[in-house]
Amino acid sequence: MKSYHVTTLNEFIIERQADFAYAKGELSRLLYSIGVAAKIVNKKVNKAGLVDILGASGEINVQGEEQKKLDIFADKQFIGALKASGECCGLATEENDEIVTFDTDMSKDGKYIVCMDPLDGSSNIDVNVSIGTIFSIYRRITPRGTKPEKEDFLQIGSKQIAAGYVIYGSSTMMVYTTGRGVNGFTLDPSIGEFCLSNPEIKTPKYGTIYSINEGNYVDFPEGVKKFIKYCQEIEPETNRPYTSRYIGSLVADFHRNLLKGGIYLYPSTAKDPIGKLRLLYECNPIAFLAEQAGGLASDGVNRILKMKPESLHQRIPFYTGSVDLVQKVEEFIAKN
Ligand code: AHM
Ligand code: MG
Repeated sequence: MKSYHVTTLNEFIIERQADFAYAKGELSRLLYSIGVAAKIVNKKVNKAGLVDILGASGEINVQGEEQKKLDIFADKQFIGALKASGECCGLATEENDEIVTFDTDMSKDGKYIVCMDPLDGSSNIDVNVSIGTIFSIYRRITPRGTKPEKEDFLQIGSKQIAAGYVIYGSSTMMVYTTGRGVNGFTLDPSIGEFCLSNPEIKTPKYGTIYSINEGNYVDFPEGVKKFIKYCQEIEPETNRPYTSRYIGSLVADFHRNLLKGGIYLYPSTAKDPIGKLRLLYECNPIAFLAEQAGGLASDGVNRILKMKPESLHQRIPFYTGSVDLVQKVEEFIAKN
């Protein structure tokens, strides 16, 4: 007989809690809080055309980018939820120049810090195109009971305890890893729960999609230009030419390639000579997910998860996806 039982995100988190005996449920509570905040943000995203939330807020964030109203709403929601969880002692987010620390006794006693891009793909907010939230969780280095320090946030990516994203797309999904594979949950709006829809996600080793903002072509490093030409060449044995797909929301582009097989590239450009994407709250969490799904993530030369961050909003070139394609772009970069 067909089973109609669905596994909710919360059931799944609790089932897996046994794997983290040291965490005594704290990590579960943290992930649960992120899930609740994501549902609130999702509600706002769905109503974006109906309420006075579209458009720019008039503020400029620390990186000189215009903040959208939804950016700020999402930032506040996640900060509020993590503060209330009591398990997180501080956050670094795209919208805040410095780390945000919580000073209640319970929060100061929290074991974890979180790095987050509360609303990724800002340029797509006003035009009804998929956007996302990206998060990365570390155990703090400084002693519990004190305020967290910058060093807690500047840990290498391989120290992540958990990472994931929420995609606000044609349906809303949360995809996360705690270092034991990648699992995806789709929000069922009728019951208000994230339900396990994509267990044990594995990305294809050989992909056929490449995702890059080709408008910046003239500024790309020589190796990347040659890689793009390689993708466009005709060679039936390797399924070339490949397909080009670019949404302009890292979460959405990565999610598609994760499921179908492909590569996402954001190289250095004239405008962003050290790359555009941020190591702490964009590249590291996505790299952790990519590797856990059997893929790779690189800055063109080095493994992302082995890079020692120097600052909170550090940018780097980013290449992630199917093993075959990431290795191929690295080869072209090394040769040119
Ligand atoms: P954001 O965090 O300000 O939205 O910027 C990051 C986004 C990524 O989601 C996306 O892949 C990239 O920037 C798109 O940049 P571009 O418009 O230069 O192609
Ligand atoms: Mg972003």
